[in-house]
Parts: sequence; structure tokens; C-alpha cells
Amino acid sequence: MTQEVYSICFMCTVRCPIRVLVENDDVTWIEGNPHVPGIEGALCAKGSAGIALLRDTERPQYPMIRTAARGAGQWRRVSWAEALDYVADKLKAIVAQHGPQSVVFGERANLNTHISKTFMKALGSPNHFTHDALCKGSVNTAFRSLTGYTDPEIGIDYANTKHIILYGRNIFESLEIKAVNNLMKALAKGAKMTYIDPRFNVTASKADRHWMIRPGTDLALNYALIHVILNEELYDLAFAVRWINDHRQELPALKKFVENYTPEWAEKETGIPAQEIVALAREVSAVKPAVIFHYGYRGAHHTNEIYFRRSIIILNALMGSLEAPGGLFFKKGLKAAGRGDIGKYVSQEFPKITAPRFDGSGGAKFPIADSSHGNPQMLAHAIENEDPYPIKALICNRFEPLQSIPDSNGVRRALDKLDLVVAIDVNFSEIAWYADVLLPESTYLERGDSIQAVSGLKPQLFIRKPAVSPRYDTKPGWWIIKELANRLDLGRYFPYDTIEDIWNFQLAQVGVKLADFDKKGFVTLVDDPIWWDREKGIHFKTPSGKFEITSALMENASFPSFIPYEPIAPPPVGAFRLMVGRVAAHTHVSTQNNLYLNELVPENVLWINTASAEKLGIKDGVQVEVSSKVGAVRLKAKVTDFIHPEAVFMLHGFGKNVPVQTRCYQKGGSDAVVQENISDMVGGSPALDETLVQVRPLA
Ligand SMILES: Nc1nc2c(c(=O)[nH]1)N[C@H]1C(S)=C(S)[C@@H](COP(=O)(O)OP(=O)(O)OC[C@H]3O[C@@H](n4cnc5c(=O)[nH]c(N)nc54)[C@H](O)[C@@H]3O)O[C@H]1N2
Ligand SMILES: Nc1nc2c(c(=O)[nH]1)N[C@H]1C(S)=C(S)[C@@H](COP(=O)(O)OP(=O)(O)OC[C@H]3O[C@@H](n4cnc5c(=O)[nH]c(N)nc54)[C@H](O)[C@@H]3O)O[C@H]1N2
Ligand code: SF4
Ligand SMILES: [Mo]
Repeated sequence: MTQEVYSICFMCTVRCPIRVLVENDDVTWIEGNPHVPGIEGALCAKGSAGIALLRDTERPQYPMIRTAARGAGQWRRVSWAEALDYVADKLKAIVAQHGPQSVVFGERANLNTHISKTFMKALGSPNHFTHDALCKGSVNTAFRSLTGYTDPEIGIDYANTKHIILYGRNIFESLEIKAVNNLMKALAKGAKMTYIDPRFNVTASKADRHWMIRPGTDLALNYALIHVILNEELYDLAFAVRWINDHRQELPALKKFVENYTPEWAEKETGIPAQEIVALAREVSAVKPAVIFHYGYRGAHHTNEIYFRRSIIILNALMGSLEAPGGLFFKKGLKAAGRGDIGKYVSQEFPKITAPRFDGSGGAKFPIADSSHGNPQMLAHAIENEDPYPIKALICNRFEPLQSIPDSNGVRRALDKLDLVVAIDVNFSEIAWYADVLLPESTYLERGDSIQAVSGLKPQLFIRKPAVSPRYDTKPGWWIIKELANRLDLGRYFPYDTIEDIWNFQLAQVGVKLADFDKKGFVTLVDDPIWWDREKGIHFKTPSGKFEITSALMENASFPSFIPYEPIAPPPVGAFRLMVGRVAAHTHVSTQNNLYLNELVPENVLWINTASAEKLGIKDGVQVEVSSKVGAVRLKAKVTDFIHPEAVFMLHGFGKNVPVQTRCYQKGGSDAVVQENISDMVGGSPALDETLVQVRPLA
């Protein structure tokens, strides 16, 4: 008999709601949850390939302890009890000798992050970090500097927009299903899309206007757009008067600041014709406030990124598009829906931790970065220099430091110094293969996880329920953490035995029962979307309670709210700016060995402009070496007119070196090997697009 299980996809971090069909404890079909507006049955290629992850024989199948040098691939199969005893004994010794702060726990934020954070607080270490800074730390800081909110607290009303402007936000490949479906609805209704990227990709192909901007010069473009909007008084006056802090001073000051950043000036820097910049400013102003200047995630990561992201958010404020249909909105949580908060174990009382964070997040190095996430790009520096103290153990849960932090060679050299490396993973990732102990987690189709509270115009709750039993001797993450805690005499902070205990604890104050999820797999807490009143009701969380163009957060930390534009010199002859990104068929570094997805995109190639390639004697399809100050990789060249001559591009996530991942073993090159570890020290993100590389043909 076929059973139907509502759950949440986890082939990528977007977590689309899914409906899974199960026969004889095996998955026969996965589709998007048909009841969820915006999803309506849709699933992406990666979501469909979840079946291949479940059935993969090349994923870890039982706990293992390393028996030879790190990364040599010599293992001993052990029981869960032995693996956990081993880790706990090592941790006890490390904590006794070096203190709890010498233990670092890194993970890609997930539904059980409140449990991992509980573990670290109970242990007495400040050093839990997430991937956030590596992804969009400067976007987070930019939003807090202007609005007091973090970027996850901001939503985008794609379905009703009249014009969307995307800076390297390759939304049709680096996708989120709901966003893409809603944007397609808007485009079908006549909305315009402007796409800015030194590369012509799928999103560019669907845009009304594509600007092949000179890499790294987006801030110049934005200063010129602000110049036109203020000079021609194209902004939303009512919004500015009501919500821009000290608008009588701020707007003239901003106008003065951008005085010399004319469209003609920007044309020279960006390569975008001046009259086109003026045309865009006028076009968007005509349809304001239903305008989205997308603040983006990954494109254009440079050392001045915070100022670039701030300029995008300021453009939204000038369009009055905050809390406007077709623009951006502040997400409403359970409280706005009149409910109690979702239970989190991390809200318990813990012994006070006095040690600073290892990465200087929210402290000495990154004073205004979001220290609830940390700055993992400092990992190698902290270990190598014992700055601010010795680090001895690293636990990675769903996080891949050997591919997701720039300068992999440097990271590997630093990790070699650790006394303990533990990986909790569903794949034989580089870090899993390198670790001392590998604790294999059950896949998302085989486990339940903490309930997901989704804020938005209509707050909702979703649940990941196990669809089938584990194929191998694997365990859910929440079980692994609790078992480890038990062995460290910290079990009292984890008052649960089963996933149902966790769910019931989480729901206790919300006024929702587990059975409420049965019918459709989710619960919507209000009938109508919650919009704040644009005249009276917007609650900015800045000190002034308004939108702060001059930011108290930044100025109090002695960072200027604006910086003059520094021209970007073209790379020297033979050098290129390395740009990286994603593709629709893969998730970061996770899916390259997936049977189906590997077939769709088996390796990455180096995009290089036709004229640049000709000068270097590089022919389409030949092997090239891409090298920087920190490393070199080899991959095939894709010679194309679809990329700016100053840049080269490669997909992230390839060039893996784990022999048991036979499908992706040594296919293509890893961007992280070549990228230098340079950061935007104000916003907190690594400047992943800053590295200059040399390219040479190998044939
Ligand atoms: N299929 C798929 N979808 C995903 C993900 C995934 O792994 N796979 N991951 C999700 C996550 S976590 C994230 S953060 C998002 C990322 O989504 P995006 O932010 O859209 O990121 P990327 O795919 O990295 O694309 C970055 C683009 O920026 C361009 N770029 C580089 N330098 C510059 C520049 O100087 N100026 C401009 N304007 N553009 C530049 C590159 O050419 C590239 O096309 O995708 C999410 N969606
Ligand atoms: N060089 C470079 N670095 C980057 C980026 C880049 O483009 N280039 N992009 C940045 C961005 S946008 C992001 S969001 C981060 C992402 O960085 P990561 O979080 O490191 O990347 P992911 O591919 O999402 O997953 C990491 C690990 O989680 C494992 N995994 C997958 N599912 C599960 C699961 O259910 N349980 C467990 N325990 N493990 C699981 C995968 O096998 C993989 O080893 O990387 C950032 N770092
Ligand atoms: S975007 Fe695709 S892979 Fe990501 S959660 Fe949704 S269906 Fe799954
Ligand atoms: Mo990301």
C-alpha cells in the first residue's frame, strides 16, 4: 500500500515542503507539497534526486574511526557507542587541559541548530559558528546597519513586483522554488527584470535588460543611480519624510556625497552606458514602490561589500519599497500571529561564558558582524596563531571547511594541528574523509528534525517527518548530540528521548498540536497576510526607530557610513578576476557525487572570454591551469563571449579528492583552493570574488 508522508526537502538549504510517496518502506516518488501556495507540487532537479541520495551506496554507512594518517582513507568500523565514547573521552581531555573554548563546532545552520548551540553553551564554549558569514555576512550587517533587522527577517514580494533589479543574483539557477514561481507570475503580468552580471547566464537570458558590468564595480553603478534619483527627485517623498531618520539633513548630505558620481563617470568605471543608467532610474521610479533592488547573496563579494549592499538597500528605501506590496517586507513571526514562541533548548540558563569568540566576531576583529553566526574564515588563522587562544578540536556538522572556506590548502595545514576532528555528514565529503571520527547522519528522508517556524506575511510551521527507516547504521543529528552530551555529563540540557519529545516541547507555547500537521504537512497561523501600516506602523529596530542612512551601528564602531568609491584597476595582462557561482543541478559542495545530478553536470569548466582566450592560445575544451598566490587547479576551458574579458568563472563545489566518491573523484577544480582568504572586515564576509588568477593552457 502506498503511504503519503509530508516532509521538508533537504537537498539544499531552501527546505521546500515535499510530499513523499512510500511503498514497503521505500520512497517511490517525491514532489513539492501540492497544498503550499507558491510550491504547488513543484520540485527542482536536486529535490527529485533525493531518491539517489537515499539509495547511494557511496555514502558513509556506519560510524568509523581513522586508523592511519588524516585523509589516508584507512578506517575501522565501530559501533555508535564506541565512536561516541571515543569523541567524548578526547573532548574531556582537551577541555581539562585547554579549557572549553578550545572546542569549535561549525555547522551549516539547520533546523537543529538550537540543539547544537545548546551543546556548546552547556560545554562552556563560545565557539559555535554557522556558514552565514561565508554566504552573506555583509548582507546581514548591511541590513542591521540600516534597519536594525537581519536579512533573514526581510522578505521579498516577488509575485507583485513591477521591476526587479538583480546584481549577480542568478535567481533562475541558484534557485528557491517559491521565489522563482512567484517571480515568473510577476513576469507573466508584465513585470520588468534588469540583470547585472559580468556573465550572461540563465537569469540574464530571461531579463529585459542585461548589463555585462565590469567585475567589482557595482558600487559605482549604485552611486550613479542614487545620483540620478536624488537629482531628478525621483524618490518616494512620503516614505522618506516619514521613515528616513533626519531626512532633512540626510538626503541633501547623500546628494552632496554622490554629486561627482555621475552616470557619465559610472559609464567609464562600469562599462554601462550613461543614458541606460538614467533610463533605469526613471523606469523604476515610475512604478515605485513595487520595485525590488535585490540585495543578493553571493555575486560581487569584494572587500567593500558592506557599502555595496548598503547602497542596494538605500535604493529600496528611496523607492519606498520597504513594507510595500511588490517590494520588500518585514517578516512577521509567531508573535505577530498572536502565538507564543517556538520552544528552543538554547533558551535555557547556562553557566556564564567569559572567553571571547575564537574568530573575533562581534569583538576584536569583526566588531559589528553577527556574532550569533561567527566568522569561520578565521578558523585557520586562529589555529595557526593560537589567536586569541589555542584551538584543539573541531566538530563539523553539515559543514565542509575544506571547500567552503577560501584557501583550502591553508585550512588543511591548520586542521593538521588539531587534536580532534569530528565530522557529522551524510556524504564522504573532504572533511568526512579527513576526520578522525566520522559520524554518519541519516538522510532527511530517514529522519525527523526540529519543527520549522517560517516567518513571513503569513507565519507558518512546517515539519520534517521521516519517510522511511534508515538504510544503513546511521542516526539523526539530534540523537548524536544528545548521546555525546550524556557522555560529557551534560545530558540534563537535552530533556528528550525521541523526536516527538522535541516536537511537543517546541509546540508547547504555540497553540498547535502535532496532529494539525497530518492533513497537509504544514500549519498556517493567520488567514490574511500581515502588512504593517506604512504611515504609522513600521517598526525599525535602529536606535532612532527609523531607517538610518547614517548608521549608529557603524559610526559607534568608528566605521564611516559611506566611503568614497575606489576605482578598480583592470587586472594586469594575463590575469583575471575569479568569479564563482552555482548551477541549478547542484547544491554547493554536497551533490557532485549524486548519481542523477552527476549525470546532469559531471564537472566544472572555466568560462573565459573568447578574445582573452585567443591571446593566451587557449582553445575551447582544452585543460587549463588556474593559479593564484595560494593554489592552483586544473579544469577544462569553456571559451565564450558570454563573460566579461576581465573575468573568468567556475562553478563552486568540484575538484573533490575522496576516492570512494567515484563519480566526482577529481572532476574539475575546487574554487576554494585558488581563492585567497581576504575579508570585508566591516560587513564580515570573505571577499570571494576578489582573487586575481593566472590562466595557462596545459595542452
Ligand atoms: N541550485 C542551487 N540553488 C541555490 C544554491 C545551490 O547551491 N544550488 N544555494 C543557495 C544559496 S546558500 C545561496 S547563497 C544562493 C546564491 O545565489 P546567488 O547569489 O545568485 O549566487 P551564485 O550562484 O553564486 O551567483 C553569483 C553570480 O554573481 C556573478 N558575479 C561575480 N562577480 C560579480 C560582480 O562583480 N558583479 C555582479 N553584478 N555579479 C558578479 C557571477 O558571475 C555569478 O553569476 O543560491 C541558493 N540557491
Ligand atoms: N569557495 C567557496 N566557498 C563558499 C562558497 C563558494 O561559492 N565558494 N559559497 C558560500 C555559500 S553561499 C554557502 S551557503 C556555504 C555553504 O557551505 P557548506 O554548508 O559547507 O556547504 P553545503 O554544500 O551546503 O554542505 C556542507 C556539508 O553538509 C553535508 N550534508 C548535506 N546534507 C546533510 C545532512 O542532512 N546532514 C549532515 N550532517 N550533513 C549534510 C554535505 O555532504 C557537505 O559535506 O559555502 C560558502 N563558501
Ligand atoms: S530548491 Fe530544490 S533542492 Fe532545494 S529544498 Fe527546494 S526542492 Fe529541495
Ligand atoms: Mo549561501
